[in-house]
Amino acid sequence: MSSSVSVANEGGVAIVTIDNPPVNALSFHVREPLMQALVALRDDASVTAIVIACAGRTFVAGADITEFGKPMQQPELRAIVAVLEAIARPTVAAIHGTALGGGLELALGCHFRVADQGARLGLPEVKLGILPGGGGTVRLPRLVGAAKALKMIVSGTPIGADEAYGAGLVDAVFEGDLTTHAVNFAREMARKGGPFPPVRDRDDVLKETDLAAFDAEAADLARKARGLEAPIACAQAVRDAVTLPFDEALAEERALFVKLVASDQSRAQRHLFFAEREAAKLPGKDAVKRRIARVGVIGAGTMGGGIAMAFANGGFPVTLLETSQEALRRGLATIEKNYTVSVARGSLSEDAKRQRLAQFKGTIDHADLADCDLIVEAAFEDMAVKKEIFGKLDAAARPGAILATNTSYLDIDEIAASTSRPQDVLGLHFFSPANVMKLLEIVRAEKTAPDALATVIDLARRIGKVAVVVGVCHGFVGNRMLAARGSESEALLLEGATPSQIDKAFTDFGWPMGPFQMGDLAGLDIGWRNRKARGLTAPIADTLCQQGRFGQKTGRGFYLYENGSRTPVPDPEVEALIRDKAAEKGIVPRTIDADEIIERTLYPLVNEGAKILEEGIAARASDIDVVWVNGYGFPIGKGGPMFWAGLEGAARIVGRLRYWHERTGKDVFKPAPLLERMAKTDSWEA
Ligand code: T1G
Repeated sequence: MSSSVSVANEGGVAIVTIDNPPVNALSFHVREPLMQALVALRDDASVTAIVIACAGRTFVAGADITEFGKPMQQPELRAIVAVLEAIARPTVAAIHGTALGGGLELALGCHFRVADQGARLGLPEVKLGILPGGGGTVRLPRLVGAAKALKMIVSGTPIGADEAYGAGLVDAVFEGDLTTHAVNFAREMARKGGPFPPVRDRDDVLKETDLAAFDAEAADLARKARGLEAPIACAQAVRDAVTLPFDEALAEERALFVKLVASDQSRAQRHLFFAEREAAKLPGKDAVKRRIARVGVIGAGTMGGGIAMAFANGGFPVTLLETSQEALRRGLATIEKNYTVSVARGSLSEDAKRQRLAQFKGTIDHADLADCDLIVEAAFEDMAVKKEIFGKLDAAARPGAILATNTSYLDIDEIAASTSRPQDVLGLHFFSPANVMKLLEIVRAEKTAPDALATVIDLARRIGKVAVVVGVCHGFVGNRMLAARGSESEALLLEGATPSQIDKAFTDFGWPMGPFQMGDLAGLDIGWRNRKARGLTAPIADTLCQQGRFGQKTGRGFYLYENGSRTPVPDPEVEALIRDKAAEKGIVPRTIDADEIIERTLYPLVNEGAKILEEGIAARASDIDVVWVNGYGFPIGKGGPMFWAGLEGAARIVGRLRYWHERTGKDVFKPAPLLERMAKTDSWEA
């Protein structure tokens, strides 16, 4: 056949093997020979059954995403599935690794699916801003029911082999040599004889659909979509599968697919798919990695405890160090409580909780860190404290151990210089809660050794983090840009906007919440301490903090939180405080619309990103997008600030920045040269 598709025959059972590393994507050079193979087998009466299998580490992980946005080359997946489905002899998909998107749709074209114990099956297209386009929305509900299909397709989250078997998606689960099992299974089916109804003809499960319950669930999912089109389209397509004849529903799926694949949202989400993978690619990333078997964490507070859990969840034994037994006891108790909450929520088994807790060893003695291969310091954000700790680490840690700090803005070169081994020092900036948030800013200090960097990039993947390597500057990439985004917040309030008005501009843009609600959630005292440490002021926020209004944790901040609720209620006292401050400065409030709010917050954000690129603090514009989407809730449908700048129009952004720069004289609005070039070239590549 071809290098990517081969056919073997085992006693009358044909085995079609797809081999397109690394993930057997259904690229054109796979689809064409696959179609030829299936047509030939369809017309070969000597073949009693057909098995479709894949070489390498996984079954087909979907259509080839790199082909999206380009003219579609025939044959399409739908045509291949139509040929497959028309074959009267038993066809069996042998699924190992992942059967995702078009891969699962190909398998749904078979009469039977058998899976390896470790296999995962799903339709994750919604994560690319599209919906299954190869019949998945019409065939999956016919096997697992409309309610389950809705969940699987709108979430895009794959399920395991056992769950798939229980749901009727796979017909058998095997351990060991899957292809042999699949051939035997196919032979047995052939021996038993047909008919073998194709999935398209199996309506029984659909007839049981409770459409009212389905619509209620779909409406709830739509509410959570926050402006994303794909989840809504996915729900509509599954509903069509229930209410329309097969071919009509298939045509509706196609129409939705064609519309979404051309959308800015899908382009943004595909950009992020590749950006996350690019972020981990760095010159020297193939350096020999250091062995990491045990991890030490200094500080069992909110950040330290979360970091320790992230490593324990990744399977690493953790030594947790605190300054006193009492602080240690408190830290370990919080960790146990967090696991107990996960068990109660059903996201963790009691057994797994026990296993993870067994990973922890508490100590107050630095000597107990001597057997750690990586030590992460998560202590108080104060340079003198950091230097003292790294001095002790320098003495206690074994040679070759990696010494990391979780500081979110302090100078890591200065911290490294306080040790005799700056080549082993780097930043691992986790985001709170560290056991949940995916982003990890890996801060490369001036003297950080390439193998230390390569080691932690690989480690990030092993603990399920999305890593982005950044350089040393105040606030690194994320917090530095956050400061630029927030630099006008107080001015906007003084000039007439309210906290809820500004927050609404952000949620309408697609953020989970706006800056004032986020401030109240994180605690206004954190920013206050940081400003004081740097001799900076924010008259309104400082006054709120002086009044003990730290946000949710004190029941009032920029908003009121009545009776411990998390629902922000506008507070007339705060609005009166803002008006007083404005009057003190002789500022006459005026009407400020959402466009102006976005211009004065997100345009400086993009501008700061451009400066960061110019300085080489970030290697790629797409790295900045990965930071903002995974660490700061930037809407995925907009692809991150740097990608969004392309959608918004860099020329418009430069024009409006100039306007505000002339009006306010503030540096944050002075267009960065790289942004001005982007406005001409439409590319961030310098
Ligand atoms: N197309 C093209 N390249 C792909 C790809 C794909 N579908 N999946 C992975 N790659 C590349 C990836 O960029 C990386 O490249 C390398 O493979 C290894 O990937 C009609 C329209 C399968 C779970 O959304 O979720 O089918 O960086 O680093 O961590 O309805 O890849 O080495 O150059 O991620 O082991 C639906 C996407 C497509 C699944 C493996 N399918 N892939 O994870 O490896 S739309 C998906 C994944 C579709 C149909 C529709 C993961 C993985 P490079 P990796 P991994």
